[in-house]
Amino acid sequence: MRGRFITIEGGEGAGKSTMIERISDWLEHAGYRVVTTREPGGTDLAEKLREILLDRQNVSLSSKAELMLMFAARAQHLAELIWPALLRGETVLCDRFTDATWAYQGGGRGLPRQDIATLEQLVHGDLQPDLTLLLDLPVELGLRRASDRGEADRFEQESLEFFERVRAAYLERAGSAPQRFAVIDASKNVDEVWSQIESVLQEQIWQ
Ligand code: Z5A
Repeated sequence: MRGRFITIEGGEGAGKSTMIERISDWLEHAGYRVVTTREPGGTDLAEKLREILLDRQNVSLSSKAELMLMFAARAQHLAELIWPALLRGETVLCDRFTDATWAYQGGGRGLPRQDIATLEQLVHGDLQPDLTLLLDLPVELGLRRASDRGEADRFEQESLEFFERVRAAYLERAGSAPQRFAVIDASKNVDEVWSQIESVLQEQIWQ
């Protein structure tokens, strides 16, 4: 039986990196073997694509090229890391996956749904996460948190409207697959956010 595939999603500064370590520790403590990874990235080659995607110098990168680079990185990530780990029975905990493409390239950039659906089918067929934790918070709060870090990357330079569309697209995804998504109120403090996530893990992981 393949291992569990858990993804964590959300807009800028939602707290994914902060929570992923706690989730991993919690799962390991519960006896799961966990592989933690991220998108775009997760393998040497996919990390190189990540550099291109996030480099703020790449102002000429077209939305379609961005979409395909996201899926190219994902195809490599699946082949080299995600599938092998799942087939070894390990739990894969991934910081962003294809829901981010629906939110950023679909919602944010306005690319056609059919194009995303076609690439999704090509790259991962019927594989979907078993559980997706969506860390949701008002865009302005997330951007305020994220701005405390270093220089903005190519995405972080986008407008408030862009991130509002990203948030709306995430919530629409969650609404369309409530059995897979758990929407977490990420505007709360770190301990309160963790407590919501821990309840979800307790309820869902063991079913
Ligand atoms: N992207 C895409 O367009 N399409 C795709 O298919 C994929 C990705 C897969 C890279 O993602 C970019 O790629 C991303 C979308 C795009 N856009 N951008 N930018 P990333 O995940 O690597 O980078 P990110 O979204 O910028 O993550 P982030 O801003 O680092 O957010 P985070 O990991 O969710 O937040 P954090 O680092 O844990 O927390 C941010 C700050 O807030 C930090 O100082 C924390 O200490 C603080 N924090 C965290 N939680 C709290 C709470 N609860 N209260 C108060 N302060 C908090």
